[in-house]
Amino acid sequence: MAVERTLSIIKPDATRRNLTGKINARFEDAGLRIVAQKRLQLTREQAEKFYAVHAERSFFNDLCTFMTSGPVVVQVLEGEGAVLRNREIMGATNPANAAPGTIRADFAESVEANSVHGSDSPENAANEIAFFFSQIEILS
Ligand code: DAT
Ligand code: MG
Repeated sequence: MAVERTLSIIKPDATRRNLTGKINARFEDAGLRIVAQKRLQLTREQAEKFYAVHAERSFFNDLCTFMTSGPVVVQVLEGEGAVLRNREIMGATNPANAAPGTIRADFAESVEANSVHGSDSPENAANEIAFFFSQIEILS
C-alpha cells in the first residue's frame, strides 16, 4: 500500500476536554505521522464550505454551529494507507456503533460531537488538505 496523506480535525468537543494529546497519541501509536498541525477557530463560512457536501442534510446547520463552537486542531496525517487507516482509528460516525478502542468509542459525546474528522478518500483528502494547508506547511 502506498504512503498517503489524510486531513484530520480534532473537533471542539475534544479540544474543550483537553484531549488533543491523547488523540494524537492514537495516531502516532498506529504508525501515522503528524506532518502538519495548527489550532484554529473556524468561521461559519469556513465550516459551511468544508462541509458543503452535507448542505442539504437536516443536521447541516447544527453541524456548522458545533464546528464553530470552539477551537479545532487541523492536521495532516501521513503513512501507509493513511486515509483508510485513520478511518479505522477514528471508528464509526455514531459512537454507539464505533468499535471498542477507537477514538470515537472512547471519547465521542454524540453523533454530532464525535471528536474527530477524517477524510474519506484520497481525492477528498487532497482537497481537504489544500483547504487548510499550503505545501510549505507540510513537513514529512
Ligand atoms: P464522518 O465524519 O464519519 O465522515 P459524515 O461525513 O457522514 O461522517 O458526516 C459528517 C459529520 O456530520 C459527522 O462527523 C457528524 C455529523 N453527522 C453525520 N450524521 C449525523 C446525524 N445523523 N445527526 C447529527 N450529526 C450528524
Ligand atoms: Mg465524512
